[in-house]
Amino acid sequence: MQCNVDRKLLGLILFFSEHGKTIKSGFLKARNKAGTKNIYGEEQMALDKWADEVLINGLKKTRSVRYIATEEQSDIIEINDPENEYGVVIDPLDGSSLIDVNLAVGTIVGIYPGHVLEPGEKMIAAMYILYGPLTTLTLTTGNGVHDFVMDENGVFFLTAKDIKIPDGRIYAPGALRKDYLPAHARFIESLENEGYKLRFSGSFVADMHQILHKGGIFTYPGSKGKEKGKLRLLFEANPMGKIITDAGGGISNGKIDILSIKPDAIDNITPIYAGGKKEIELIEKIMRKN
Ligand code: AFP
Repeated sequence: MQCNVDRKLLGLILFFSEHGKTIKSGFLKARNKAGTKNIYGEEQMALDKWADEVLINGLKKTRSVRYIATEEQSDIIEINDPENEYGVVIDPLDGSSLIDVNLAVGTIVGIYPGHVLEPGEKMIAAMYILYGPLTTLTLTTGNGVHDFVMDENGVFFLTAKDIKIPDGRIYAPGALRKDYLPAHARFIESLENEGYKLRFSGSFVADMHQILHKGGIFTYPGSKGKEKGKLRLLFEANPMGKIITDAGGGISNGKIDILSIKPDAIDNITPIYAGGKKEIELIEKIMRKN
């Protein structure tokens, strides 16, 4: 872990790494549906709700942040008399529809110096934990993107320092092809003509981890009837956007850098293009011409 990180911020990052271990331990317990829906109308898994409770209760206990916003809650939680002014945005269990088929899922976290209804570029740190064959933690505090792997004792070890997204030919396209809008269809056609290989699992964390290490582009575009896309600005796009940007890539809604957008509500959604700069420039060029 970098030594030049503020002690309080480091404490918060360690909080999430510790609680990631707890969440991982829950996978053996309940893989069923909770019978409730989240604020986006999506069915919640029992583990979604449990992971959300684990993180919120832990943060309330430590009083290490003032604001908590999570994908499972309809309102921002404000802690009374906190020890720090930080605000955190959390997707407790991203890709949870894949839990019952044992595919990789993850936890996404973004940390702000204060309130969370701010452009993503104000984040001071972002991280995700990927629960795959290995449990890994990918982190940026603005000084490079680093990977850690959890060992058999539950300790995270640094395995890759200052990761830079390579030039690669992978594309991870969400949404239904029959609903593609014309500019997006041209973008995908161009990637396919260039020989990009399809890799889409349904878990944003897993798909982005692959793009970070192998290059290429993840996209969940706006489509017919769903022009604003599907993924959440606060909980998915912004933290992952900071990580991929700090690794030398970028994130766009097809027109502008997503990190520059000021959210007006916690449930804002956005079309996403996240990955290499070359691919981001291509979609923005195609959309400008449209
Ligand atoms: P959950 O966190 O609700 O499981 O959502 C997963 C997700 O937001 C993201 O991880 C995937 O990339 C995307 O949805 C998959 O969406 P489709 O099921 O429409 O392909």
